[in-house]
Amino acid sequence: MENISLKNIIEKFTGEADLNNIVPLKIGFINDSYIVGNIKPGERSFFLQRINQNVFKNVEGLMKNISLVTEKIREKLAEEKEDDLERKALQIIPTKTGHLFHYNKEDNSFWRMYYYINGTHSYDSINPELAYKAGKAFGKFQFMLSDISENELIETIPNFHNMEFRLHEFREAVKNNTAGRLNEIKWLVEEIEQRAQEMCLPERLYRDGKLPKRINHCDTKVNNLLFDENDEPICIVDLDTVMPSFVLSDFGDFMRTAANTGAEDDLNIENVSFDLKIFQSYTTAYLKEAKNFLSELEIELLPLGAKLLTYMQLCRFLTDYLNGDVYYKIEYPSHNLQRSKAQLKLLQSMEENFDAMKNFISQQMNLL
Ligand code: GN1
Ligand code: MG
Repeated sequence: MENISLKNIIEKFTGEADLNNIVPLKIGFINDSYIVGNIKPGERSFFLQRINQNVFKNVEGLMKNISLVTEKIREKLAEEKEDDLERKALQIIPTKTGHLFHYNKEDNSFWRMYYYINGTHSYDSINPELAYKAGKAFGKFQFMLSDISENELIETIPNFHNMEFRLHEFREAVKNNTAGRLNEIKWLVEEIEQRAQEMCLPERLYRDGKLPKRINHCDTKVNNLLFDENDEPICIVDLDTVMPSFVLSDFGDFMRTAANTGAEDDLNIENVSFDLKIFQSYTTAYLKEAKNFLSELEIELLPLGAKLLTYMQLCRFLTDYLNGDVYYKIEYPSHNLQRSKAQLKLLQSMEENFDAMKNFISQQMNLL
């Protein structure tokens, strides 16, 4: 049944797809994804996604963001005479009616298609050598987008990385206690509240005009960076959340995911800790790019970014747990709680390494 409707969807797009060759992919918590073969032998496959409109309310604005960003990246890479643009810049495939996405009336669903990027792989955890390459890749990504101004892109999820807003949502969840789970997690509420003031510093600096917003990816999980056959970074994917934010977002989310010795939802909390070596390798490469467009204050705040994004994720997972698991896909009933505990452990380990992170950054800046 699913395949029949999927075929109808695929036919709305311009690519000549092989309707008998559709493979569902298990990636991410938000959208549903499929690889669809190309009817022409040897030609690139297609990547079809159902966009989760409960999360992304303004699909049109979202697709315009992605179109602008992917075109900008293609243009910059072409200026630098880079080869292999087909794999280095994501390419949207429009519908036959010339739109960036397809709206399916029957079940009120939204769909988009890209070319699939062949011959790549990603990592859920990496070594210092790959972290160095990743730092360069993400620094370059932000640099390529640094001449897009804050108001050219919409916030595809309003207040997405706004810590004050996330805390407000969290406090509402605590107050409502919808799933009746508050009693067992009171200790975690305290862990969150005692750090709230520190973590809202970037929002205050923004209001004072001291900290800018720039175009960020806003989901720089380590596995959103694709590597090629030679283990060189080739493309950054999952652009739904590309939007204006503090530069702390992208630096921080990479640290949260790549510099964790355990998994985001590790069942054994003892596995989780902050890996300073990954931080050092990534930061060394990242600063070489970033010093060209970041202010001194932004650079100084990067270690706070690592803590902030981990803390924000802790808040978001726990909020969802309190609300009865309505946002993130879960695999077992206490999944969001386990995720929260693992994020707290990582945050505590980052706190232990905070001075070491700050010292490393000042040393590097003196060398550059
Ligand atoms: C979600 O779906 P995925 O894995 O790309 C979330 C991110 C979180 C992440 C936590 C739109 O990303 O913000 O950091 O889960 N994306 C959205 O793993 O909420
Ligand atoms: Mg994502």
